[in-house]
Amino acid sequence: MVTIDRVETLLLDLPTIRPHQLSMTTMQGQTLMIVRIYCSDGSVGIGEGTTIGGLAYGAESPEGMKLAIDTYFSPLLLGQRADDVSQLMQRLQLAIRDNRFAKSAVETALYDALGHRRNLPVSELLGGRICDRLPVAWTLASGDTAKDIDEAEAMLSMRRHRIFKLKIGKRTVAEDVAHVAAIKKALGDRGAVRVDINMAWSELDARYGIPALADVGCELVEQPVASAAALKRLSGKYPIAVMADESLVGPESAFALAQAEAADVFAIKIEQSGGLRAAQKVAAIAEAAHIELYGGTMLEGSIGTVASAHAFSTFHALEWGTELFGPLLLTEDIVTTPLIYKDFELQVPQGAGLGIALDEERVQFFNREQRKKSVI
Ligand code: MUC
Ligand code: MG
Repeated sequence: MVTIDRVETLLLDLPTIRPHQLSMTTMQGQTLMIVRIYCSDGSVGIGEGTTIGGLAYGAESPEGMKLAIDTYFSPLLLGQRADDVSQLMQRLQLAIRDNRFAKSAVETALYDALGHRRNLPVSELLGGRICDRLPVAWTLASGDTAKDIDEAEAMLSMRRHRIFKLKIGKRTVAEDVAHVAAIKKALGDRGAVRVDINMAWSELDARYGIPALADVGCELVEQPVASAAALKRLSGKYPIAVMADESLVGPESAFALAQAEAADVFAIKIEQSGGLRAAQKVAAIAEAAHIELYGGTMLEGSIGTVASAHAFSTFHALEWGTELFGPLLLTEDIVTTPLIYKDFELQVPQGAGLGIALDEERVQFFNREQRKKSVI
């Protein structure tokens, strides 16, 4: 019987290629909470919990995830049978009410270790992949229209991205619409343009803003308002898709949104859903309700991104592609072989487990604890 011997958590601080401006914060870097689960047969699984701007996005921060796993998750895992991933997740679920991001990190590590033991990719443990490559959008969020246009042009010429998500909601609605219009005009049919407002608009802002965005060629608006009831009132009203992100926090919320007909598209994130299997459940609810799918990101590094890719590859459809570009926003990677982005798509690795390995030297270099020691 293979048991769980040790659970280790680390905080890695990585720089971003440029400041990333969202309606609620501007990120200057990214902190990855990495969990490693060591098993009695020598197998090890890795997982990642990440969020955006500390506590700016939601209740879980990387530091909070580390504390929750060290203090509360670990005792529930140590000595348990490592192969029983569903039972382990059930055990966590019964004892720990929320902490969806931390659960996602731990579930990822459990599946990665199991994949190594069985010599199977995580996607196969999740029921089997439907595709090997996923379309990947890029987020334009430099805070400057001309810079965003240059960045989009560079992405098009590298054949890395042709779907662009613009982060708006920080400026006035009129300024934001002008920004979106300028970018769409510059790109024309070469690039799809969508926006994410991260809940910054009031319902009235949205009633002006959404039709204006539709007029300038924007094809989708993500979480314009915070309230699900307002989201429902805005969906289906204008010739533009409305996508739920922050409102979607796992299967129950997915069911409620579907029942209320509050969104045309779901942005599914493994962390926000509460893990890989929970994300699959959200996708199943969307399928039953004829809601279209988009594979979202919490701007994870390579581990969280590839875990998301394994889960998304099992979805019945991804009509709006994915935004699994997180590692590309970071100046450094912590894996031995970087993920492959080619011809506007991300390749889902074929190897055992997640199909990636950590570069230990880099992990230690960016490890917050090691950095503190070197300063002392
Ligand atoms: C979000 O709100 O969707 C995804 C891409 C990006 O730039 O930020 C995220 C989070
Ligand atoms: Mg979003």
